Amino acid sequence: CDSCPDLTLCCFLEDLKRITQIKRILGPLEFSSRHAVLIDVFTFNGAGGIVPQPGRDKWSSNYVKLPCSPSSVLYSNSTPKQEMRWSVISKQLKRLVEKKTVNAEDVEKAIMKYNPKYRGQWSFDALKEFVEWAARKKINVSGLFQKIAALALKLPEYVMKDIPLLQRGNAASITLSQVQISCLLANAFFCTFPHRNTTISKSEYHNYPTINFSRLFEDRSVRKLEKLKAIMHYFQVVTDDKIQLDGLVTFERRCLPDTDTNVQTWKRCKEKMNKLYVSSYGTIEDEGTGMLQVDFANSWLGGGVLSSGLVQEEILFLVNPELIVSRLFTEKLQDNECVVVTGVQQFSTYSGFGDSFRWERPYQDPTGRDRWARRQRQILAIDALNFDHKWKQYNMRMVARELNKAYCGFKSQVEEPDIATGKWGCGAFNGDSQLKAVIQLMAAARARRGLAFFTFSDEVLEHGLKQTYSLLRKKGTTVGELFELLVDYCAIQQASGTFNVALFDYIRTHLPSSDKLSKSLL
Ligand code: AR6
Repeated sequence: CDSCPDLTLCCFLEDLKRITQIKRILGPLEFSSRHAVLIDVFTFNGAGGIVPQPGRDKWSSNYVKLPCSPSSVLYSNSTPKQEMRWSVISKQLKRLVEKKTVNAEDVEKAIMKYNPKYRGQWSFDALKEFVEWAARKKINVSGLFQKIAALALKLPEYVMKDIPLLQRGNAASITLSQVQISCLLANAFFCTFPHRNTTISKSEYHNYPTINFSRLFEDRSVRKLEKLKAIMHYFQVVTDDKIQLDGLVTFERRCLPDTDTNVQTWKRCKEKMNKLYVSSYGTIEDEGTGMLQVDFANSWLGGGVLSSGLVQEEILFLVNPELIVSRLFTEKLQDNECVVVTGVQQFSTYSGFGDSFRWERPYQDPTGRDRWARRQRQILAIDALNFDHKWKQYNMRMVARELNKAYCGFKSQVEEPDIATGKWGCGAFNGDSQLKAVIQLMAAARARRGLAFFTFSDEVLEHGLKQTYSLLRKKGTTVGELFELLVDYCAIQQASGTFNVALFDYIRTHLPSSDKLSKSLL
């Protein structure tokens, strides 16, 4: 009750549903016009294992342009004739495989042979620093470079079927094997993907994240070294003959229809607050394991993972490097879109955050698999708005955008686990953590799913959220009522000019008292 504010109606972590508790039985793996499967489903469903699906190369704007495509040609200034891109690449990579030892300079030379336009522009200083570190640790990097080159060379064998692009406005999925992902990432390491080195406007892939690793290799820094430790560890595992990668991963782009994003739908929403667990202890990926884990994403998935960014999303991509392949085919997310990834494997553990991030050690992932051989790990990428000025968020157009973005990710058609989240949009993107917490509560309530909220050591937020949530529950506040309250709150914030009215205080003092309150106290 109001006079005993410490009484919390929050649930325990054990009360929330994990993926392993889902009763829904997954049907056999099937492809459709909205679901591209890059492995042979008949062999897979018949327990024959994972083999690549044969197919034809499609060199078109709706598909990933692969470096091994017969249509991919290379123009060079030194020779007047054009050459097949893959023949130049494979010549270079085979040379590395056959060499006695391979150092960072050899890798650089090979890469620059088929990226001649960038000679003098790309630097490999960070890669060189990694090699120096590895030499001190007695790691055989030369052998590792050779194995990655050998893996990249397998592309025509491993990926035969065309990979559709997950384009904006199109809800669609791609399922591929961990081996296929490793091969695509080996190609990204050797910067083989055509048309992907520039993101200037009007370039073919300007609306896609970068995928070639060139920027990861440039500029020595502690950040780059730690990132490379994580990525190179991944390659060490996936190229190890003794380890069998036998799973699949699904990348699904979801889009919310206009009928769902309409403000009136929020105003009319009668759902009440669903289950909430809040803690300043724990992380989304550890304590929230088995729930739908929120990736505090960039609209270009992965954000700065291949350059210098190193906050929640980049760290997530570094310890689960299979996520990086999403950058190959996922167009920039629009306001009503999100991506759900099912099945990635965690390869590393880490400590720290930002500049203090450190790659710690290999991780043996114990996560079980579903019927499609996917790890029972679901990651939801939703990109919050990036507020250059904090005051801009106290505006119902922005609030509605964030509500819809969160709802797009939280909405489920079938039985799905509860959601593990936290201060989404409140670090690099400058959001107000109280406002964002309430927005996520509302989206989860509308989606009828429980939330585990990890405040990442923020005890003030933990306490305030517990109190506010308990009050909302006691008063039986609906999503629609809360929406109206936010309309008034934004108006007050704008009118104040100082934007320092705390939302939790505002809710406490302005929540209409209802007779439901007295009923709940009886
Ligand atoms: N579990 C729970 N909370 C966490 C965790 C974790 N593992 N890691 C961080 N936090 P931020 P944003 C808390 O800044 O503001 C990337 O570059 C921590 O308090 O990563 O949405 C993306 O690519 C942190 O301050 O998310 C985007 O470009 C807060 O969550 C951009 O950052 C917010 O984390 C997104 O920025």
